Amino acid sequence: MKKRKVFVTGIDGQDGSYLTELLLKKGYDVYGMVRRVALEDPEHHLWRIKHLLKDVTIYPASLESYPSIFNVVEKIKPQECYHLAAQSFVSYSFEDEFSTINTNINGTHYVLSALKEKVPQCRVYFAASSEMFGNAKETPQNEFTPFHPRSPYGISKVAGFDLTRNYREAYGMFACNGICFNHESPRRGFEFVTRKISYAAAEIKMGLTKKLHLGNLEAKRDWGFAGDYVEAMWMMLQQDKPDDYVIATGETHSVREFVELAFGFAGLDWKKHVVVDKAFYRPAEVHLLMGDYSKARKKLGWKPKVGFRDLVRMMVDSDIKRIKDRRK
Ligand code: F7E
Repeated sequence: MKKRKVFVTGIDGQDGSYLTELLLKKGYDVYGMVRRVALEDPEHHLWRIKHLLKDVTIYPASLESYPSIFNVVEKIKPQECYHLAAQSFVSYSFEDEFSTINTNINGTHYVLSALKEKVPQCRVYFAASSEMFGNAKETPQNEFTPFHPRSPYGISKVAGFDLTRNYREAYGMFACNGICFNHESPRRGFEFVTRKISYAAAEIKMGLTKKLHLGNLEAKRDWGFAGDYVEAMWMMLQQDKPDDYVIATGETHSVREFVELAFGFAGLDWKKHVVVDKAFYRPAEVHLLMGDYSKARKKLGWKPKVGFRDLVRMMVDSDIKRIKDRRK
């Protein structure tokens, strides 16, 4: 039987790497797109998928260029597409509003449009985000909770969500939005708060540094494990009908709790090391996120497997090991 072809944008990111492992296991022919600069410096940019490179095909393309995406779609003619690529760091979106909004909104529009032109039957997943809820009107947040984004990033994701839904409604495409709440792992980028904390705890334990500067410790997030969330993405595209789903754990914890636990696992007293630094506060904060994933549970049969404590432990253990391995 011919293998199904799948196209993953952002294949080199945290979610792209876990999703690719899952898709390869399921027997797909996996194609990814990355920026040309990533191909020129794979050690630096492709570390998360280094172990997968021999099994996938990578094309250079950019979210800023419609022709580059169109050409890749035309070459692959995928049956499924997971659009994960974006400027995804909320803090940075305040510093560079224009490029975040241009890249994220146009990039999504280009992917959808290219698929519609070349392979309208292709099933497509868009990585929407709990950041769309922003100053949320209710807790927990579900698929009906109104959006009130609080950052250029959140605004760009609302537009991407609307574009995806509209390609479904206007052109009959099998297009789904995954409203994923924060999802973390040992492959998380170092700029996000969980990885910043787990890595600092490991460095302090190993005597490499003494202090960790953080912003708002009271912000609360619904943190899950990225490996669980990519399963939900895949499940969405295997349904009879396209739809939108909240993917979350249903629990919320503050940054302070994450710090306490992470430092505890490293055998450290966080109060001796953490410095609250206004430089890391955001112009507009999202104070409280907690997702209601009952629709995904009922319709997809999905539920998170890794809980908060295990996630924190996994990240700290992995960073300690990483530092130890480097010393060998
Ligand atoms: O911040 C607070 C910060 O940058 C979490 C992205 O994947 O999830 C992520 O967005 C919280 C915020 O993630 C620091 O103010 C305190 O309240 O880890 P983060 P995020 O902004 O929630 C959503 C679902 C996405 O879609 C995004 O792409 O932590 N915080 N001190 C800090 N945050 C950072 N980064 N650094 C600090 O020092």
